[in-house]
Amino acid sequence: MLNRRHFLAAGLAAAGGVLAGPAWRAAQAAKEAPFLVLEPKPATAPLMGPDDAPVPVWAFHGNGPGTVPGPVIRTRRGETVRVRLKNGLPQPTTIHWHGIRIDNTMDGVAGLTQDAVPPGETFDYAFTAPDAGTFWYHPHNKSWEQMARGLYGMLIVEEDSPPDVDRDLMFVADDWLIGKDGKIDEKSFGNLGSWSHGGRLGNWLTVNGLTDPEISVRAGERIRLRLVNTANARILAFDFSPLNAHIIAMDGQPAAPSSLGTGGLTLAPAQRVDLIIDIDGAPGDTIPVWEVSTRQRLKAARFVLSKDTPLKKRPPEDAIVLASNPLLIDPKTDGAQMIDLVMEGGAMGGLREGRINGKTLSIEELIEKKLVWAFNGNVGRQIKPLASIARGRTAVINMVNRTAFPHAMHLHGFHFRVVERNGKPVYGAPWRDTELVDRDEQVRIAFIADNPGKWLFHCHMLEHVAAGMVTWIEVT
Ligand SMILES: [Cu+2]
Repeated sequence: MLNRRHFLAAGLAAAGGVLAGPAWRAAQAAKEAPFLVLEPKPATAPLMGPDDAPVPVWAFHGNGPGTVPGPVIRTRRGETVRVRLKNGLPQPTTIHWHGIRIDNTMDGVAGLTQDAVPPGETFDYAFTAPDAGTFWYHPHNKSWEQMARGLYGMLIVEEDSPPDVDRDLMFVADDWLIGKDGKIDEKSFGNLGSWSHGGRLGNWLTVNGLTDPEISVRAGERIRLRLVNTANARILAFDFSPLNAHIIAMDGQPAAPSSLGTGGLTLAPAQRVDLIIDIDGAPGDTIPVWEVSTRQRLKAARFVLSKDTPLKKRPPEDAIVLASNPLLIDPKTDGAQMIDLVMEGGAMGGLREGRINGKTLSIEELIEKKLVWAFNGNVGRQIKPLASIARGRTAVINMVNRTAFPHAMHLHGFHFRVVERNGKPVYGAPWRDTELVDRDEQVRIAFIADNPGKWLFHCHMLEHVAAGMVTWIEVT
């Protein structure tokens, strides 16, 4: 199932300590494609470093032992990916293919597009990815626990002609909450305090499942780095200076190349960015990458330059532009269906009551149910959708954040563009599937509702979605 090119790519990256697990390749023809078996189940992972005991986690097992991140799935546009989920967990689960503009029945949302798969049972996913880019997969049932325990992996859809780089590497960042005993803090699962504030924030940063991993490179190389923030709730930020880094894609969609400069790169939970980085330095150098979202600068990872003779540097003007994914059409907002979404609740949010399927509950009753956030006064996923949109029509969702916290809003099944922020029009915004809406902000997003089905729309801070920040749209 591995062709030579991918095997080599995986080998290179593994030698650099940045690619966990085997790279998989979907077979060429759907008819013959065997299922890749993904089995989430308990495992251990060396999260804390080689001197500490491995941490009990839940991990996706593929052809080999379970790893965090899970096995990398590589495919190409139009190829069929077939995955058999075999549930080895003590609770029901599903897999969601985050960012893939997928057939609705394969979207993996428990209770909306499929039933959660009970322990010991299987579910077969088969889908073709319409877009080349950097995507990921994770459970969509009790995500706040299952992802916090380590269940996620990369899904890479290769370009027909990939950019000319020396290495294609991953940078999967996670924020773990580890107790004094060196194990995942389980007492905090479901803690109302974190559910009503900024979510379950961690105290331990890993990149590719490792602490401050070494990324082996060579002076003069140009690398592609695929970043994803898999944290439950923490907004991460990375400083790559003094290296020359350019953003070439966001959330799996090509973006006009832009220099990172010294400002760092902010990634809300679930967001991805592809960077092109030129490794300027001398053989033997170590160049740290810092996590800078808090006042405490943390070492996230480090590039270690081999002793080999430097490669000839590429000219900086040789900017790398990814070809657009052909199916995206710019949404025209004239005549679009307007959909309002007011976010309320949470700590310091002043929510007094909320509705569940038309029935009004007091805040005391809601707290009892641990439902403390609302969209348009509705807490949690309702029987009725937020909106029903005729297939092919353009929709604009006007998000107003009246809470005291930022929210990373994720729309399933579509990529959208921000067209207005705080009353001012925005032109040429990148395509995204997850957008950060800050406290007191107003953000309008537009998309063409060309994919029929029931699509979830929710905050990707996993405690927030569990505590009410979830709705859905129907495309008919
Ligand atoms: Cu949120």
